[in-house]
Amino acid sequence: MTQWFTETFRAEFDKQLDQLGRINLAIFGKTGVGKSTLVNAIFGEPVAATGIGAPVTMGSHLYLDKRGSLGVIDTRGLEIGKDDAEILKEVTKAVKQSRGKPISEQVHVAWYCIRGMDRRFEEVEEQFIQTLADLDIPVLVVLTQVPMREGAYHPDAVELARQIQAKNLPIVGGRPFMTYAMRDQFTGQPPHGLMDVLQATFQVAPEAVQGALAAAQAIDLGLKASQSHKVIAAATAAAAASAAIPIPFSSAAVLVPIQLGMMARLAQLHGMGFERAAVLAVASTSVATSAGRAAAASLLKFIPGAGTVAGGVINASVASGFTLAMGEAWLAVCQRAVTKSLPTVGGVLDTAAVKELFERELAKRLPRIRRS
Ligand SMILES: Nc1nc2c(ncn2[C@@H]2O[C@H](COP(=O)(O)OP(=O)(O)OP(=O)(O)O)[C@@H](O)[C@H]2O)c(=O)[nH]1
Ligand SMILES: [Mg+2]
Repeated sequence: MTQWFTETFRAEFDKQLDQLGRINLAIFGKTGVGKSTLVNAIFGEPVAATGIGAPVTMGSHLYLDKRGSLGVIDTRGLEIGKDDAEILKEVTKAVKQSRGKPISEQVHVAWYCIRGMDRRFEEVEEQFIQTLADLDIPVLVVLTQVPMREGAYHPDAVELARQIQAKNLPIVGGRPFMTYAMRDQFTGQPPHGLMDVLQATFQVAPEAVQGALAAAQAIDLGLKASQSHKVIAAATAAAAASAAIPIPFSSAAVLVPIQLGMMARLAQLHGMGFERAAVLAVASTSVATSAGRAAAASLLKFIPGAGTVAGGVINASVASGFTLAMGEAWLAVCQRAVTKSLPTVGGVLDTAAVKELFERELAKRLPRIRRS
């Protein structure tokens, strides 16, 4: 990979990652109810190699686990339902302290988990939820491990949910979410309810960290796509603005940071790190095979047929049309990456086939530009 590409893409990638930020989710509930199982089901198992490291202490029993654009806050060494007063004191202090900090350092949403078959909702749990709500943290009550048969939840869980709902607590949706996070190997009970929890969380999360949530979660590709389309639309508008005064094709370099920034953000929304994104960007566009910065003044040069732009001048509509097409084509590559369905030969990425995929998607949106 040539140095100019690595440097430019790295800079844009880091900038986008910074803007993507982090959603911080506080997870409470008695030990063994299935908090970790739920988190792993929605966000994917933490991979040791990409793990950011040891949890950060937020209080003597409050920990923040950073997993890329997700932060999970939970308690250790204290028991919910027993040490609630102490936990709440720490949570209150941590939330108040984080108020003055950047949005990515704040606590955004809380999940209060109760085992669906527990049959009991205690007074202390109610106080716990109330205190979180008083701190202006949206609280979802999640019933975990709720068995389901022929479309109906287990009656005991339904009864527990009814009791909780009757208390008119300040909780998201006014009622608990019924979930089952992981298939039971013995009974065959499949997971359910995860998408509802994710979507409700997305709805109540501050807009500034919704992208981080879309990036972190692993179950809703539609959410990744809708966030990607926002990014593509913004880049398309920026490209149009930068070419409001038509620019010669040879100096279309102004579009490079816009287009690379867009590609970086889409890669992040699909859970890709820099190395992977760079390899795929190079495979898709051949952008880095060129020798020097001067030759690579524009990504468009690497788009087959782009050189035939009428009169060699890029105006607002050409700039936005190309950026939109690149965004959509790159999104297709990212989607294949996240679903692990990129073309390979002998287990190794088939770069020629990736390029073909990218160009095929590109050609759909640029009917007048002929493929090479
Ligand atoms: N099959 C199945 N097992 C579950 C589910 N949720 C939890 N479990 C099991 O219940 C046990 C406890 O789950 P955890 O996710 O570790 O519970 P936790 O709330 O994180 O517990 P602590 O970290 O100790 O507070 C594990 O053996 C899980 O495999 C589920 O949805 N389906
Ligand atoms: Mg756990």
